[in-house]
Amino acid sequence: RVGKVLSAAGLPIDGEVVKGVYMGKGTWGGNGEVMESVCPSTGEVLAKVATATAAETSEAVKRAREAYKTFRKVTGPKRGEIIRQVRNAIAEHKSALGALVSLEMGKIISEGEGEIQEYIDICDYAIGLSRSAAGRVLKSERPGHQILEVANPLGVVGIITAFNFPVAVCGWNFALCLAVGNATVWKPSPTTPLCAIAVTRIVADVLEKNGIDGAVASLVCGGLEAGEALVNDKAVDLVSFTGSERVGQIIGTKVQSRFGKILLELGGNNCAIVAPSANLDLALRTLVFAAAGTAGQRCTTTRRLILHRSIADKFLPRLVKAYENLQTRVGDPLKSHTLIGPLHTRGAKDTFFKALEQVKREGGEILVGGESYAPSSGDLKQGHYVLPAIVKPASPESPIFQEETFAPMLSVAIYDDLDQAIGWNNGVRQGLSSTLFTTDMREMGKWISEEGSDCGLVNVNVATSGAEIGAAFGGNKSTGWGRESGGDAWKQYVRWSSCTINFTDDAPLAQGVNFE
Ligand code: UN1
Repeated sequence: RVGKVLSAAGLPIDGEVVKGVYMGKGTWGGNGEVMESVCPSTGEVLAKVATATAAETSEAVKRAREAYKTFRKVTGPKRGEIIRQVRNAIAEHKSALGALVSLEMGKIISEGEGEIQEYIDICDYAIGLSRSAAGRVLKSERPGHQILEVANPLGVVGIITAFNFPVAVCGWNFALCLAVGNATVWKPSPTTPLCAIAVTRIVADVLEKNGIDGAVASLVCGGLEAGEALVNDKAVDLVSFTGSERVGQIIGTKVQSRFGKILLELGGNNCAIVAPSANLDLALRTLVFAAAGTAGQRCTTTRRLILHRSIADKFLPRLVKAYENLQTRVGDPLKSHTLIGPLHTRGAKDTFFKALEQVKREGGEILVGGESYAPSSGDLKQGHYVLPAIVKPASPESPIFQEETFAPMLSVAIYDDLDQAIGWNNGVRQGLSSTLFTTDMREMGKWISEEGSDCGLVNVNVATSGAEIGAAFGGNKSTGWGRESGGDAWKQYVRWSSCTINFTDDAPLAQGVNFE
């Protein structure tokens, strides 16, 4: 099975060490530590991967910078044409790459393919952007003058991605970078190198065929050594990081201390509120996916559920029942019947159990799930399977309610008044995603207003997770304030110049200053 998935994704299957470093034609290599990619569903080693040393990472940045100097002169529409070819090549391999994501990350096959679709979608967006990334022309107070806002590429963008979206999140950054003329150096999560290698092989092939230096899409698989070299390199103009708040704070501070640009997409402690007027059937269906889907490993996963007292007794037992039904759908993510795959690592499983312990220690209770799941199939015995849990912390003030547990644990609280629920939604460090289930227009209006949710994603009757690429994606507060994919996110990948141009032979000064 493993061989089939790997070879369909264009990866070697004969036990040879897969090269995880690329910086242009003929450079596939990696002199760093050899790492193993381990399947979260079975515990088997999928492949050994050659990773980047610090020196190789610096070399990749240098080559990306050289490649950028030529690539920035390629016209926007021509760059768009290259993105179109990347898009088509990725689309051709959609099911193969989707299966690879499922195998290496552990999400179910439909979500694996959905992630590749997200890469395709952002390419479509970036193709349009390659012709429409626009500055402005402004009126000057000086006669015969014009003011232009001009967007030029930054140079080299470092993209550091997490295990949970091992393809799409790089795509968000990479497609926009290509559209506006940057080169990129991608450091994927140390636990999902194969997804990154498979995608980079496809992208590199398109670039090389078009006579573009492949260093525009460099890859440095690896761990701390490669990551630190990338973050500290002054030649990396922007570091885009997706991961934990803890690591984001370290990276953010390091990049800031050398006056680099930073784009952070960190933790979420996402909340769903169910109001008295909500369509409860819709809320139920939506929440099961949002809270338990991807085994709770999206940054947008619903982690807190705030139910109005008037519907709580009706709604909660139905949700618990739905979670009980889910228990028959835990297992091999590559099987179409499965809805809940494994957690990505043993560490994640430990975190899950520790969080459940904390709920109990703080006086809360576990309503459903929370056990380890032992699959009947022998192959899956070493997988990190758990039964998704719903818990009721002692109070919304309990410390556990404040923390993001990156596993399928949903914490419930009961509210009486919408302002109180909004207060709990906003009363945590993180500010990524939020949703309100209601059919009351007044509640909707408040929710999206200055008195409402303080998150970057503020939904109504829609899951906290599963955002489309059209709008900007990202969160506020300790989530890091970064914005990626659609909306105005592309504006972060360019340097803006305000250009005042004098078309006359006079030299008037602004603000009426006289210097004659
Ligand atoms: C992430 O978990 O890092 O909105 C990204 C979503 C996906 C992206 C999640 N489109 O759930």
